[in-house]
Order: sequence, then structure tokens, then C-alpha cells
Amino acid sequence: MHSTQGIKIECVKGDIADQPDITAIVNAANAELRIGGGVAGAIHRTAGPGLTKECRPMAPIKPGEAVISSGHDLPNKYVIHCLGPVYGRDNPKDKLLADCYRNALRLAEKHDIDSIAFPALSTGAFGYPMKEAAKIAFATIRDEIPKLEFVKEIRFVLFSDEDLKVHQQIMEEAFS
Ligand code: AR6
Repeated sequence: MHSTQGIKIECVKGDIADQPDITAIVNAANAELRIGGGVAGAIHRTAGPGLTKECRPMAPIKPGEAVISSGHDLPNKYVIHCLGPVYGRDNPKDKLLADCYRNALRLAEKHDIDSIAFPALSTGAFGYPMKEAAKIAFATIRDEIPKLEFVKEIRFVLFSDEDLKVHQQIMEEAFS
């Protein structure tokens, strides 16, 4: 856990679709905003068909973009859907990944959201190396923090002990 300028940043191991104390969870979406594998599968399964229906008119989205919907049957008020870059295809990959985190935080601010949980965007099916992606994620968050008025808690939800370890280490480096 790290605390900076009144904002709590933490990394936990768990399921992004099971964060009941968080106002907005972030989806590692596909361009069509449909159910998929990984994070998108877990979120859409828990949210139910209403989520797909609400998202349809907002699709397709481009790499780096973020859009917001309600949480439907999830315990969260909102879902912020981000399309991460496909590693080796969507370029500049580092800027597009940073755009996801920046745009998600800006949408959260626009909706007076106090707490947000991110998965490790692009690091599954889209193939972004975990460590490289984590460095971009925390550097972007660090740069956005001075602009945050409503967001008071940022959580990273990682799927494995190894991913958790990498994120904790890079978080410490970014904020030291
Ligand atoms: N909670 C937290 N993290 C998870 C979960 C979960 N329930 N499930 C997987 N992860 P991915 P991407 C981790 O593939 O790379 C989808 O099919 C996973 O281990 O969900 O942005 C969409 O439809 C990995 O580290 O997202 C898109 O087409 C990270 O979350 C595409 O995959 C992201 O994995 C998006 O690919």
C-alpha cells in the first residue's frame, strides 16, 4: 500500500469482478465491448446481459480509448471499459497503454468516482510483457495524481502471486 497526496494506491491478488468495496472497476475490453476471455469474460459474466446491451451503441472503441457504463449485476456502480494495445500490432504501444490509464482516471473524475480498480491491461490475450506494462501503468498514475480531485483510492487487482510481486515492486519504485 502506498499513500500519496491523500490518495491510496494498492495492489492485491484477486478477481476484478469481485471488488465489492470499489465504485468503478476497469475492464480490459475488446473493441466491440462484448464478452470475451480473461477480464472481459469475468466482468460480463458477473454483470449479466444488460452490460453488453448498454455497451453496444458505444462500440467500436479504439486502442487507448475508455468508455463508461453502469455496473448492472456487479457490486460496482460503474465499469470503465478500456481497449489496450495488442503488443506488436498497435503502436506506439507505450503511449496507447498510458492513454488507457489516463483516460480511465479522467472518466472517473468526470463521474465523481472515489475508488477505481484496474486489472493489468493488455498483459493477457494482448501479450504486453507484465513488467513493461506495470512501469507504464504506475508512471501514468503518478503523473495524473496531482490532477485528481474525486478519486481517493486506486487498486490494482492481479491474478497471480508473481504478477502481484512485480506490481508491488514497480509501485514502490514509481513512488519512491
Ligand atoms: N481478474 C483480474 N485479472 C484477471 C482476471 C480476473 N478475473 N482474468 C484475467 N486476468 P486479458 P488483455 C489477468 O486477457 O490482455 C479478452 O478476451 C490476466 O492474467 O483479460 O487486455 C478481451 O475480449 C492478465 O494479466 O486482457 C479482449 O479481446 C490481465 O488480467 C482481450 O482479451 C489482462 O488479461 C484483451 O486482452
